[in-house]
Amino acid sequence: MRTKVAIIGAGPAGLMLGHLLGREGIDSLILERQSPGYVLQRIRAGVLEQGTVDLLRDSGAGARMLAEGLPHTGIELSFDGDTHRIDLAALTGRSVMVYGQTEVTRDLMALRAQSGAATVYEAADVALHDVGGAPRVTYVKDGRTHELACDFIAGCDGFHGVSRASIPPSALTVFERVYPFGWLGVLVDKPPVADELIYAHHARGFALCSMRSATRSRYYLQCRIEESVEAWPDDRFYAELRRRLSPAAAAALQQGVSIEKSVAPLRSVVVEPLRFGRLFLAGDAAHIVPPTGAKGLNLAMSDVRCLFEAFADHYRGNSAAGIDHYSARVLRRIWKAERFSWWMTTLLHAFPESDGFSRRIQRADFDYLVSSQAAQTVLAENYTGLPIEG
Ligand code: FAS
Ligand code: PHB
Repeated sequence: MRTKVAIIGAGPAGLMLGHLLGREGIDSLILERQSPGYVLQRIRAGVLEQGTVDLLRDSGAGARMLAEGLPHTGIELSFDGDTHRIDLAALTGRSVMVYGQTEVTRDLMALRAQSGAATVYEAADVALHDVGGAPRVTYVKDGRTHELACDFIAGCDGFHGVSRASIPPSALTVFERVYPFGWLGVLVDKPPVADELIYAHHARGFALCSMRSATRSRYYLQCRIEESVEAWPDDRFYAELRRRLSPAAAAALQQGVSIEKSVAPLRSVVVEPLRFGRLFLAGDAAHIVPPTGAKGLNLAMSDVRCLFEAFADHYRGNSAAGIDHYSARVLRRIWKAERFSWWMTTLLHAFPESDGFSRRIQRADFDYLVSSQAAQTVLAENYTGLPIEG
């Protein structure tokens, strides 16, 4: 078998890249180790920044998002019960869209199936070969080993994928920050606490009130890294959530039986460079952000938009400039998103080892934010998404 671009991973990055390539008439084949159902049952991101909304809409993948998504023009920050709304639209002219990653993935899966482009689910033992020369990918499907020759490989296989692991460690630099806490997340079919998201700092820990629709809510509590969901029956979760919210939000909280509950670790990771021969990394295969800034999914989308533009330039015969500059181009934006996600995480979480001075600095950061339109504009610019340069 042969294709132009072999895409490893059918998460949002791989599916969006395949979608963009297909619209350009560039052949691709996606190899995914899980089933479509398994990919869809993973509960992850909930907020799309403006650039992601534009990309989905302009590439013909945004119809259901525009019909069912919830446009949000602001978010609320809460600090030990004091609250302040950040008016994203008034400060930047941009907004965000609440539309779950599961739905984005579902829409992209449907489009790929309609296009007839090849996707191999439950592909086992995916292995990359000769990525510096004539790249090949082998995999096992239905007990048989298959070989795929290609021009390029796009590693869109997430943080634990095979693509980054196929690059000699000496050729990579990994930058990492592991946070001393995780997030305990709950999904529940009850109306959200408020019309917009609430990011709450409390001495007991961070809390986030988000949503998936007007009838389905998503809540998070900062928790110990080693926390187990079994230790958090619903009653305990809601009681703790109420303690961390402002009185008004706590009073509005509607308790319900959780339909999903999971613990996620928080870390910042960036890999450099993002190209090795004819292998290119994008999305979580290239970087991880703490979800506090709602950047993970959105960064994956901007990565693959740039990678698509690079491949399109190559196949149009125009130039190799896009391919040669891909890594440097996306890393500039990745590091800005890492900075913002780190800053939001540092502002809003209770750090177990922090001293009185650090806690006063957090409070001063919040007080300055509330008092300064300039500071709020910086937050709003980053939250709604920085422009893609070049
Ligand atoms: P993904 O990990 O989504 O997809 C990679 C795909 O590659 C997977 O389907 C995997 O099965 C496949 N794969 C892996 N190894 C393979 C192999 N060897 N062969 C073939 N296929 C292979 N981001 C936010 O913005 N907001 C959030 O609230 C948020 N919450 C998150 C919660 C959790 C628990 C996690 C893990 C992440 C969260 N994220 C969040 C980040 C998340 O949304 C990612 O940024 C997003 O999934 C990135 O998409 P991809 O790069 O496509 O990677
Ligand atoms: C979510 O709805 O899952 C969500 C929203 C915003 C974040 C993180 C997670 O910053």
